[in-house]
Amino acid sequence: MKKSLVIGANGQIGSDLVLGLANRLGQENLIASDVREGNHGEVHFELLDILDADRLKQVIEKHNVGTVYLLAALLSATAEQKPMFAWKLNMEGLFNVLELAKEGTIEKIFWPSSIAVFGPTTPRDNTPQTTVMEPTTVYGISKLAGERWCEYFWNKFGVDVRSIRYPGLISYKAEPGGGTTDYAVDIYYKALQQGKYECYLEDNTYLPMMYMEDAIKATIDLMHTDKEKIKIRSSYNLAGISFSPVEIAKEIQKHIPDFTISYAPDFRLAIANSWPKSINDTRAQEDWGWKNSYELDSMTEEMLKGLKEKLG
Ligand code: NAD
Ligand code: AKB
Repeated sequence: MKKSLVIGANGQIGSDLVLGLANRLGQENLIASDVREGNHGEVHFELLDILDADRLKQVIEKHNVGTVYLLAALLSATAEQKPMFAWKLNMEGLFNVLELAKEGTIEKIFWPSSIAVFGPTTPRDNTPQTTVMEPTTVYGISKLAGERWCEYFWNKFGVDVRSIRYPGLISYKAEPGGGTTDYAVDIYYKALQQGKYECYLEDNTYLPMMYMEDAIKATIDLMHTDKEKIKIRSSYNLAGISFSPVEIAKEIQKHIPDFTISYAPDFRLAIANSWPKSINDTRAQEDWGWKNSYELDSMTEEMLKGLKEKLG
């Protein structure tokens, strides 16, 4: 059996995806890698910079890797601070992996896109799979370009690349890495640690979000769906829960009644306001049977329970 390689394994998604894939495939069939040293228990770890194409090929050949999950990227808020580097990392990293699939060194790729591919001219409610896409962030532009390249490599060279437009992901194992939706993770930490939270968005800023367990299930399901069923080779819309800061705060108050939230919007508000409020994921439901499990209440229970254990 060929192995799977997770690139960017130490990040918010990678930390959970490595565990999910180890359960599904067996830890001996998985390699975790990152540009930073990491510890993934019994799963073998390799130090790997995705921008180093030679080293990437070496790791893939050394471990007989057939499938790559490429998670290394700069997210929306960080990318606005380092636009040229974000473009380089997000695009060249993808090309390095696509080229290896084109030459037959690997067989299958997962590459995540984002709701950031949409922009202010996109319909914001129940955003369709196919619609106007004029992103105004560096991150969104890189993700939209990446989607186009994925579809191109599938059409031209038959590269089996699969993708999801993740909403903002909420989890407690690893902290988020510099996105606009990170508030919906930070708020749980601050609720437990300080009993209060200052939010960089406005009270009624709605964004599409999802609990990590749902996102990992979607990713693994998509990657194990028969090839013929994957009809979209750019990236699938995926919906979970849509809520605003005031709504998540009210949910937390059910568990921590004295919790308070205040607002001090910064540059991330403009990013959030350029993104959808809710997503239509009919195509993912039809093509590969996607359905989310977590709602705001069940996610809040899991987040508070998981974080209490983590923070001691
Ligand atoms: P993250 O920032 O938490 O993790 C990224 C990881 O990549 C980090 O561990 C980092 O050390 C590593 N990395 C950075 N540069 C690297 C390099 N040159 N070579 C190898 N590794 C490198 O990000 P995440 O939240 O886990 O996101 C993973 C992917 O999912 C990204 O493509 C992101 O755009 C996408 N995504 C994430 C979300 C979300 O809410 N987390 C939503 C939509 C899309
Ligand atoms: C971000 O906020 O940048 C990410 C994303 C939605 O892509 N969480």
